[in-house]
Amino acid sequence: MIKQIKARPFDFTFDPEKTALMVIDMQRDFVQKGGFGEALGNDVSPMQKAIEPISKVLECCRSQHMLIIHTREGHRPDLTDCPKAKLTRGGKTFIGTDGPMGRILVRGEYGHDIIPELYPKEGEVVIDKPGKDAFFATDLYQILLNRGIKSLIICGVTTEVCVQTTSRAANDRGFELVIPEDCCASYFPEFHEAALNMIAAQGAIVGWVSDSKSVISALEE
Ligand code: TIU
Repeated sequence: MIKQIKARPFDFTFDPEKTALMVIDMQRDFVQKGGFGEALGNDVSPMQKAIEPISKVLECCRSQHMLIIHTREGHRPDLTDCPKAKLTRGGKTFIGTDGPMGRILVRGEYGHDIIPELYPKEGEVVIDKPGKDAFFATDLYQILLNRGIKSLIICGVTTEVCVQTTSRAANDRGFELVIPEDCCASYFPEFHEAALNMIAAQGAIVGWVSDSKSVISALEE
């Protein structure tokens, strides 16, 4: 059944059977103290407020038996998949160094994993990605095609980095997407606002912006 979510710049029309929920990079490394986000000089407190709304959308999408995709940004332990430009960004090296949650942004480490509140359930897809764009060097596109997915509900962090980059990449591949604004967060509130405005501007040039309550009420209708 075709449904509509109240959104800007206008309502988002979608078929729940052809829609996936994407939860981007809700890893300790970005959300908790002692991870990559903090190593970059950020205050991680703005991340916390996205957890509960995401959890509600996630539970709703689970109850609707939708395809759920979680992503994690990170690198191989030998860092062979980490470009030098990323490794030495700003003249400093954080990725691969030891932190209180293990080696920063390295797969298999405690800090790299998804926070317990949003931990994937069996049968949900987890995409390990080396970049900001979840399609880059991953099998995400193939998975979405195989499952007949046309629309995406995109949550996660950070709004202007991995959420926005992945949204643009999804849009260019022909997916329609909606971002519940309370289900993402940035270390910079002004970037959060600006990124969402950029997405919805120009008649939804990248996608639609809504909120968790509107997404849930449309799905439960
Ligand atoms: N630094 C920052 O805002 N974000 C990232 O590095 N990755 C993600 O957004 N996941």
